[in-house]
Amino acid sequence: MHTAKHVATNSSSLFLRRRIALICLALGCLATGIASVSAAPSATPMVLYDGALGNQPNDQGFTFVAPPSVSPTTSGGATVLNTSSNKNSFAGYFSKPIPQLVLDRVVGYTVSFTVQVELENHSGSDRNKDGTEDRAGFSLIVLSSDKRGIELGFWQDRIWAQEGGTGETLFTQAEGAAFDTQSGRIGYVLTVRGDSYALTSNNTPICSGKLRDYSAFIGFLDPYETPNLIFLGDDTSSASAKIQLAYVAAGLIEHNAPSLDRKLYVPLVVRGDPIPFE
Ligand SMILES: [Ca+2]
Ligand SMILES: [Ca+2]
Repeated sequence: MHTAKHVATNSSSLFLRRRIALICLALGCLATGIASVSAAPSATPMVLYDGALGNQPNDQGFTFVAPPSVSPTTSGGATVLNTSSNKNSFAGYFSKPIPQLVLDRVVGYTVSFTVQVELENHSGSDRNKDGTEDRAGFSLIVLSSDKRGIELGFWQDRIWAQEGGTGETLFTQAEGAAFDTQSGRIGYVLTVRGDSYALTSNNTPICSGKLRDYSAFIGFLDPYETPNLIFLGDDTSSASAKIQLAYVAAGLIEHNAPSLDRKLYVPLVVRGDPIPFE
């Protein structure tokens, strides 16, 4: 989470990390120890939130965290989360650390979700002064079982990836694409396999790239060392949004899904059934 997206330096201490971890534990948003739990992920996508049930994600597969208080509402088969009155507000949903939620990027997995970004404001969020804003009022964070993952920011007209690593480029805008997120509730599928991710909607590619390591981040509400995590919401004090969230599910990658990383996966695909490289 990025109150200020403070960039980690060598001054980071084990003590501070542990203190942050304890804060997150207190908020019920950390899945410590989940990596040691072995359970076969289901081949059928596991529904983590279905707005058609008439309640909110925290009534199903998520924990709601919102300091200071934000009160989502339920409307027409979705949860309306609105931080637009105060950019400083954080509010979002962390997947509960259940043993069945194993996001193994070696096997490959998908996270499907349906959301409408009605309002979004990220003005003044150019952290590295390169002329490109670096925050979004609605973000998706997906971290694999080894904590490699991707954070995507959603504007009304663009979806883009947060840069990982260290130094001043950590949590600055990386690859992305123009996309209308506000005209309705849109179904998205994030596919993760190997070192790569791809975001699609209705089988149309939106953006793709390498998975990132965000673990250098140190700050209040730091979920980036949590394995098997899905977060949806407003995780920054520098942007705000009003969104409708209708559905979230996670599952294994479909057997016939296209390879995201040919170098890594073609040899696996052709094992026992060699075909030439295209
Ligand atoms: Ca905010
Ligand atoms: Ca920037």
